[in-house]
Amino acid sequence: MVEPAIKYRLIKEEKHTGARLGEIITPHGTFPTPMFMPVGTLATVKSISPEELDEMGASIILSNTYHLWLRPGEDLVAEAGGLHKFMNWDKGILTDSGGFQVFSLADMRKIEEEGVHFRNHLNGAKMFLSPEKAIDIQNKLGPDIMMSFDECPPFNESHDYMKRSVERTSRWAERGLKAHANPKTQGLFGIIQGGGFEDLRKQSARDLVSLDFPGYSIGGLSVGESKEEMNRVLEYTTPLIPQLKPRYLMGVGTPDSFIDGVIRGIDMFDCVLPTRIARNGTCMTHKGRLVVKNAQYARDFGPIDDQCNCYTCRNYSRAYIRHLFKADETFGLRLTSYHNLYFLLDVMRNIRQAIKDDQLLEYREHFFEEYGYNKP
Ligand code: PRF
Ligand code: ZN
Repeated sequence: MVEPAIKYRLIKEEKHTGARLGEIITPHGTFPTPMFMPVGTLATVKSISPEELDEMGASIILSNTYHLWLRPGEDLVAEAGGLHKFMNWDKGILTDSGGFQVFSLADMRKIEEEGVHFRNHLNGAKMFLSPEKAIDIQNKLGPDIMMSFDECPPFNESHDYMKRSVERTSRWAERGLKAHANPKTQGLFGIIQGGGFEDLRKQSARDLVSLDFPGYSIGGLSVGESKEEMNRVLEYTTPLIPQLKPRYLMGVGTPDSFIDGVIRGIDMFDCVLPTRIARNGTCMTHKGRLVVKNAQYARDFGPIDDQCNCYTCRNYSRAYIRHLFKADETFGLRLTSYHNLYFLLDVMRNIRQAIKDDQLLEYREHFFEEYGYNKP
């Protein structure tokens, strides 16, 4: 029995909700959960240095198998000494398996039992990704946490299709586990699918839990369904995951969905949203989204968010950042990217404090009231 590379320690459960305070133990450090992981698709969180990520309190970042496979290639990253060394980041790294990216970015997909044929989005070349290949690439990249190769069908697929897909995703997870070469240094998570069908989520969770992964992801959400629908799926899915394993809700990154996910037992989140919207001048604030490029901020010399203590908000005004965007100066998008990441990491710090104090529902009430709406 090898000691698993990734462990979870449960510190406490909140009194009034399903929220948990814990720690995830990785070969690159022990980090508090619930956590938000900034996205660095191509081995860089766009425009933000590793020193800045560290300073804002990021502990694990997410990178992508699909993109790094296409360029610069997993062999080059391995030659550099692995992802951590290549990008100069010595805290946690998690990679997604490429499954989701093949489904959302590539053209002309053909799904077979063996794997997925597609044309890549860069030059249209024909490629093939299988569960074994996705694991082999991740073994070479060397992240602390790897993802199984899964299919993420649209939320509105039929029960019949979804059932066949879930069963295939379970077989793919088992094949990936067999192909995993470094279980002592890299943890592989299983991904629960099943759309909005409770019986299929149960089946998916049962299959994957029987394979005893060191952590479980919930996939197939935040793909166009309503908030209520996502909450409903989380309510019946998180209890299917063993209590002493981390639970990762993939691709979800708005502050309101952090709070509602944590209440339902989620420990980990990632999303490109904060950095993507930052690059076109949209900021997340305690009072909702703010489009700093708008004319109304031309002479506004206050910070992006007067409750934020980040480098951007301590030093620069809305008027200055608006000017940078108008003049196409890249420092502007660095400042908004920094703020948005800090803001979400800070919401997570507040969530952890609220769990400690058994005050998560009060925190939710207060946050939603300021943020602009208050649906359950
Ligand atoms: N599967 C994988 N990655 C993902 C998802 C998924 O279902 C999602 C769904 N929101 C985001 N990223 N492998
Ligand atoms: Zn700020």
